[in-house]
Amino acid sequence: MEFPQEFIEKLKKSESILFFTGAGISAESGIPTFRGKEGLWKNYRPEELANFDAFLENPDRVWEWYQYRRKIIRDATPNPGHLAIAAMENYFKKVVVVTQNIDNLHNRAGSKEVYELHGNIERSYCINCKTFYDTTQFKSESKVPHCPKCGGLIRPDVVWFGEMLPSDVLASAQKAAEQCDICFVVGASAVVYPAAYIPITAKKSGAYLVEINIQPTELTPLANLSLIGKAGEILQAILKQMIENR
Ligand code: BJW
Repeated sequence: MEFPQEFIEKLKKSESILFFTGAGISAESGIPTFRGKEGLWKNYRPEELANFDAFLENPDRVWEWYQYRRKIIRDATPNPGHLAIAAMENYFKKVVVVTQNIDNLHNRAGSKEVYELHGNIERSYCINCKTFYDTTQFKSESKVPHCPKCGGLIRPDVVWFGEMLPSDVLASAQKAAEQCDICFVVGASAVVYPAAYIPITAKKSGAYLVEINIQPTELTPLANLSLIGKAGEILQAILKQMIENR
């Protein structure tokens, strides 16, 4: 894969890079993305399930959706895209991953500084007493579990529409965006806020913005470089470029 000379020079000179990732990076691990046909589950769109009202209205249905996704995620493994990002730590002073994904695959690939903006599917908590649980203890529950302490409903520790993102995680992600030299936006539709402000902040703060996606997005006009194709293939090619640059 050939890259523009300007990008190759940027790679050589940069010390601090940020990867902002979305569901598209995990698509090559077999995890469905949200938008488009494959995001549908039993004819529900994610927007109809990923909110607190939907959970209160039918907790078993929302719990079942998450159990279905947990199974896919547990069977999945990090793909060449996640692995290339982790390997970039050998070539740059600072590599930060800001992910919207809840699938834990960046951590499993070995990335060290990962900010999960929308939570993690393997954590749960009681909506009543706020006790946290490792979700593996509810592995075989097909209906929503109740808190062993107070009987409240247990929900996944993820961020649904209308909910605040964890403020410490968001603050760290924003700081990394302000300080990075290159910001890569990988497999993200960039339509969900405030997460989508991260690459915008990076660009406004002077970073070189590179988008990697199988199709253009709302962010493409802002990008210095748009690389159209599969995340795993393009990230591996960038890693190869880094090895050659050495
Ligand atoms: C490939 C590929 C391959 C495929 N290689 N690429 C400002 C403006 C407008 C609206 C808002 C705003 N600020 C807030 C809002 C409201 C709302 C929002 O953003 N709405 C818009 C959708 C209209 N935001 C919120 O509600 C947020 N909270 C909030 O703002 O709190 C403040 C507040 C509180 C109370 C009152 C008022 C304000 C919370 C948002 C939470 C989002 N949660 C979800 C679910 C998480 C848990 C779970 O997983 O179940 O997060 S929704 C879902 O979307 C999930 C994702 O992280 C997120 C983003 O999706 P993502 O990752 O981009 O996936 P896709 O499917 O959209 O795209 C995949 C991409 O990959 C595509 O582009 C493909 O082409 C590409 N691709 N294969 C490379 N192989």
